[in-house]
Amino acid sequence: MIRFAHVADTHLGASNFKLEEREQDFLSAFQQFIDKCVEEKLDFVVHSGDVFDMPKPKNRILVFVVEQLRKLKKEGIPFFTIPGSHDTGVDGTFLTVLEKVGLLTNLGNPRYFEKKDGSITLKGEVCKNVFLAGMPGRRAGIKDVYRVLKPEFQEAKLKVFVFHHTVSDANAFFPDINTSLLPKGFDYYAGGHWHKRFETVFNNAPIVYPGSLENCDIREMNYGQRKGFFIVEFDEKLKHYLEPIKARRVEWVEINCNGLNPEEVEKKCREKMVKASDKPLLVLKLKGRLSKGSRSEINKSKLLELAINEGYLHAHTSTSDLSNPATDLDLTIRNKSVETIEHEYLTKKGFKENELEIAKKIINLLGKEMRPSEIQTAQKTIAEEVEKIFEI
Ligand SMILES: [Mn+2]
Repeated sequence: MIRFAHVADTHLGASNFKLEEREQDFLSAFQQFIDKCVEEKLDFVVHSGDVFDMPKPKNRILVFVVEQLRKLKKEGIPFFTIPGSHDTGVDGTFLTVLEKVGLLTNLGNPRYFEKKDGSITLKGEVCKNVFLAGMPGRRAGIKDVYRVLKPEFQEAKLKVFVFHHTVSDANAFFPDINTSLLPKGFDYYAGGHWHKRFETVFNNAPIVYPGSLENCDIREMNYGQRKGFFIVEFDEKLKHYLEPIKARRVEWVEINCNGLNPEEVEKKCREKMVKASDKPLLVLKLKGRLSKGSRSEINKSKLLELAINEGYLHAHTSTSDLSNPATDLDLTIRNKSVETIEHEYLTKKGFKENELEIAKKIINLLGKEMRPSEIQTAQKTIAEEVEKIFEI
């Protein structure tokens, strides 16, 4: 029987709320994963990208990952991966270093790709009767790459495709590629990049996204999914099941604040806090419209202090869905574009016309998700604009 692990988006080095404990949580999740693979004596491991949270991880993170990967190496469990969007910077990826010292195989290495006659031959490796091939998590022009991708299959019982892109079946609004663009002929599609656990079927084969191994941000905390990775088994038939790991518990509490004043909101928040022994994270999601006062009067640091006293690791109070009491402004704002509202707001704050121009450009750029290389271009653009406007 063939048995292997499929994990993704471990984001080593990530943290939330600038807490050391949260950085540790990501490491602990990864360690649990590695230990389970050793305990289960799996044949190999597949990681679908975003091993690290950043292309240049801190030394303490690198020491940790080397220690963990050495445990697998010692037990003869190979580690296959591809660089995810977070693993790669202008200077490449640290995964290359780990590959050079023999701790993993990077299936996204250029040696596995051969361009000829307008198509790209995709090569892979055979490990314990499984053919493995992969696509690194680059985004620019990725559809065109998938369109001309021709896997060069090798004789094996099972064929696994490792990739780091969101398919349209997982997210219809912002997919990297349409599901139908995946190369056909594989038995298991090991997905990464989409942090919410998701499964579907393509050409009679499962597409599986294990999701992130710890919650990278507040949105993920709201998914409320059990964290873990997949164990894939093949013995005549293919089977896969979730192997849970213990991640930091999150209490997600939505509070209807309709008709309350800031003081009453704080009281309601306090009532939701229960003595906790496992140091969970508390997210207080405030909704509705206040009767008087302003949402900025809600004392978030006081709530945090109270939560810590109750045994929580941290409390995050979100007021983005909470409205201030209705005013005439609400009525006039309704028919205006976001740009007009921003313009009026900044003018009221006393910004001059040329400063407004820069502010608008920055607001526009901040709304975009960018790769490190794109950030550099954006910084240059802003610097040039500043020079132009102020004639420096
Ligand atoms: Mn990720």
